[in-house]
Amino acid sequence: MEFNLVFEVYFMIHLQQYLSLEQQSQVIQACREVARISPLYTPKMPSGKPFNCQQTSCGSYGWISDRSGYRYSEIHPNTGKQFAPIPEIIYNLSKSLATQIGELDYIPQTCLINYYKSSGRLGLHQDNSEQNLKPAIISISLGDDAVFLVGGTKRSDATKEILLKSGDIIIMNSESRLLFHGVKKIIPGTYNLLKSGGRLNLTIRQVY
Ligand code: MD3
Ligand code: FE
Repeated sequence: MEFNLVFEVYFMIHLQQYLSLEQQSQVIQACREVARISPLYTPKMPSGKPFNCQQTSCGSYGWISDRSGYRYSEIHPNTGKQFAPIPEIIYNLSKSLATQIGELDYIPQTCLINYYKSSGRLGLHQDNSEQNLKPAIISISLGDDAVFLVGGTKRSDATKEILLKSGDIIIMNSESRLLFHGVKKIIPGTYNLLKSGGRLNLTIRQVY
């Protein structure tokens, strides 16, 4: 008798310095254009406490947080209008990355843009506001370095620190999709493509 035992172990995918400087500045420019239509704002947690970063979104939906909780909305909370469309460069990059991990039918429905000043951070959390938790979340880091934390599927699980640099891509799929994670700190002055300093993080998501 003969059989094959196949173990598949899934980790988060971290592509270091995947984007060229040229691509990084094109993505930053695209974010500036999004922010003209859908401005950055400081969201509030359901408790009323403000976030330590600013956010906006583009695409058919935007992730929002307020007294009513975390959810996706078709309307920007400050403008009362639809979010700006996902810029072509961000759409194409995410489709190309999704294809490379075998998600041929990936639909980039929204891109959440987080902007961190040097004092910015993001507490440990799970991304589970999406109705469909199967499609990957694709993240693009730009600007100053950040110390990123990734843990397990329980908040109390041990975390590991990962340095995220400008042009790095993180892909959370399969098993890693629901891991707790957060941004511990920004390392100011490590990068200067963002004239005002700080760090931008984009997360491209398929919500439904
Ligand atoms: C790990 N953003 O917007 S991106 C978020 O750097 C968020 O701004 C962080 O967490 C940031 O929700 C981290 C990398 C990332 C994105 C999604 C994940 C890591 C993830 C989903 C599951 C586990
Ligand atoms: Fe997250």
